[in-house]
Amino acid sequence: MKNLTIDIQGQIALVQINRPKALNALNSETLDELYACLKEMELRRDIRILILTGAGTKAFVAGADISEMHQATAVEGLAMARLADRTFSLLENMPQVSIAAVNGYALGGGCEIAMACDIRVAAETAKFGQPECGLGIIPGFGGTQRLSRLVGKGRAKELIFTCDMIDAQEAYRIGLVNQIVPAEELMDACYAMGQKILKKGGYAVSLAKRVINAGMDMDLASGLELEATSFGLAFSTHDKYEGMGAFLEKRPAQLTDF
Ligand code: CO8
Repeated sequence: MKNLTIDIQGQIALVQINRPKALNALNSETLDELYACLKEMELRRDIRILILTGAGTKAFVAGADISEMHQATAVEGLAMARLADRTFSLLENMPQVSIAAVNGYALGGGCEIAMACDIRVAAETAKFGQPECGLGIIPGFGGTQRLSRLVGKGRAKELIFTCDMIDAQEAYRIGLVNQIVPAEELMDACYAMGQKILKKGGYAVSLAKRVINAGMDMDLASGLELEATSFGLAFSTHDKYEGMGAFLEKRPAQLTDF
């Protein structure tokens, strides 16, 4: 792929957005490649963790590509937003756990793609923001929806209306990122989190992901019902018998379902 670098080690795939001269800005070509990459990956049972990062030390993703959007018509803008929505929704809902390794600027579409990941780990040097209103547009890759769900409506409105750029500490304080680490430890921290998750039941983790995601769009009673039926479903897996059996027999569990 022209704009993505993919490196698979064991059950962890590292996907790096690789357009460092444009601070890894997302153009249509990159979004197309990312969609194709994720579509193939979601069907693979040998990959359980996906780490997403940006090439270079300066930027994770500095947003959608402004040079491509500048002369785009409304119809083209809509098509680009739809392409991103399809790609980010796939990332959000695929069975693999996604970890954003935020290694620098995560602005506009960059903050939005990080928010579509399950977990965000930020380098101390990372910066976040939704600068769209300063460009005469609004967030179009999910920012108006995912940011408010993550940090609350009031904080999301402030960030989107003021276009303020916030540092990793502030992003952590408001719940936008899960963890902050020194820049040189970022990838190790993401792999360590991936390895920790790999020790748990793969099917159980992906089921929990599905229930958490679906529950966010439901009323509490419907979400609890979904949890109960999914909990019941987990009782039909090999991992449930193995996990509980291993506990009772005081031995390490061999969890294999995914
Ligand atoms: N798009 C295209 N090129 C970019 C982008 C971008 N988003 N960001 C940086 N670049 C390019 C610069 O143009 C520059 O290129 P060149 O060397 O050819 O002049 C190169 O990357 C380096 O950038 P800077 O010289 O500006 O680097 P600085 O260190 O001075 O500044 C910043 C770094 C602060 C990150 C600065 O580059 C910046 O503000 N970038 C734009 C950030 C931004 O506004 N992002 C939001 C874009 S809008 C968006 O994401 C909307 C998503 C929804 C779209 C809806 C569908 C249509």
